[in-house]
Amino acid sequence: METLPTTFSAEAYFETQPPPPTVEQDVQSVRNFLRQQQENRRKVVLVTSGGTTVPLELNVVRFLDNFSAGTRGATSAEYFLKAGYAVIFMHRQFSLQPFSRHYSHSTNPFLDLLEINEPPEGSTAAPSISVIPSKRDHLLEVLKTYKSVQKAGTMLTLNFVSVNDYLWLLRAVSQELSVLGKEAMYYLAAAVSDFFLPREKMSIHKIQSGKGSLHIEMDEVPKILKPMVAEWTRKGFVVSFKLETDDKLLIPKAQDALEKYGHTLVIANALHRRKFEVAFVYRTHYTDSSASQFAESWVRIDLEKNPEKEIEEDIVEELVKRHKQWVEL
Ligand code: PAZ
Repeated sequence: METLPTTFSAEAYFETQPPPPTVEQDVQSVRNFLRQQQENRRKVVLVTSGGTTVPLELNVVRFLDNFSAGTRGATSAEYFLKAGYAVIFMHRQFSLQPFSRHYSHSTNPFLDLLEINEPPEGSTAAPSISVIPSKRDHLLEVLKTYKSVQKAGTMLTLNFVSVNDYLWLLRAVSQELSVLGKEAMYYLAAAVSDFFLPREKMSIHKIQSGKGSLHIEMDEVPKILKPMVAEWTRKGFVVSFKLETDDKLLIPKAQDALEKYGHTLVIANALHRRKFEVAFVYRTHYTDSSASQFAESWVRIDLEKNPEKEIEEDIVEELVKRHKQWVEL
C-alpha cells in the first residue's frame, strides 16, 4: 500500500524545523526599511522570486530544486519601483535581480558590453576600458534608474535558498510588513516546493551509493498562504501565482487556491506561455466571500509585434490599480 506523505500544519512546521541563522538580522533590516518608507508614505510590496531547494542531507551535497530563473520577480520589482512602491525583494540567492537582470551572464554577458582601448604605440599608458557605443544608451538608462533607487533607499534585498529559509523568512517579513495594513502588497512569484524532507529524516552526511536505488519519502510543505492571510498580513493585498503545465488545471487550481486561502488574487500562468499570457483570477466580491463568484481576466501581449515588451509591465499596472481600489474600500 502506498504511504501518503505527512502533512505538517504551519504551527507544527515552525515548532519542529529550525530557523535559518540570518532571520533575526533580516527582520531588523526590514524594520529599518519600513520605518523609512512609512516616513515617506510609500506603499510597500514584498516580491518573492526564484525557486526554493529541498536539501537531502544536513551537510548538503544534493538537493531538489524548483523551476524559476527569477525573471518574473525581478522584472516586476522594477515596474513596482517605477510605479512609486518601495520593494522588499526576497529572492533565491543568485537568481535574477532587478536591474542586473538585463546583463545576465547567460543571455547578455557583462564582459561583452566592454571593449579595450589600446594606447597609441610607444605610449606607456595602460589600456583603458569603455562601453561599446551600441550598448551605451541602454546601459546608461538601466544604470541611472539603479543608482536613483539606491539613492532613494526604496529597495531592500533578502536571500533564501532552501524551502525552510523561505518559509521562515516569509513569515517574519509578512508579520513586519503587516504594520502597513492595506497599504502593503504581497506578490508571491517564487516557485516554492510542495514537498520537503524534515530535519529529523535527513541524513547527516552525503547519501552513499552502492545499495541500489534510492527511496526518499517527503512530507508535504504546509500551505502557508492560509495563516499568512488569516494571521500575519492584516488585510494586506495578497497576490499568489499558480504555475501549471496542464492547461485544463490552470483556472480550476487558481480558483481552488482562492477558495482555500481567502487571499485577494491569483495570477495563473502556463509554463510555456507565461511570458506573453497570464490570467487574473479573483472573486467578484473581494470582501464578502459568501456573495462571491469567481471571475478571470486575461493579460496578453503580442511579442511578434513588440519583442521588447515585458508582460510584467501590464501585470504591475493592473495590480497597482486594483491595490488602490482595495485601499479605498
Ligand atoms: O522566474 P521565472 O520568470 O522563470 O518563472 C516565473 C514563475 C513561473 C515561477 C512564476 O510566474 C510562478 O508561477 N510562480 C509560482 C509557481 C508555483 O505555482 O509554485
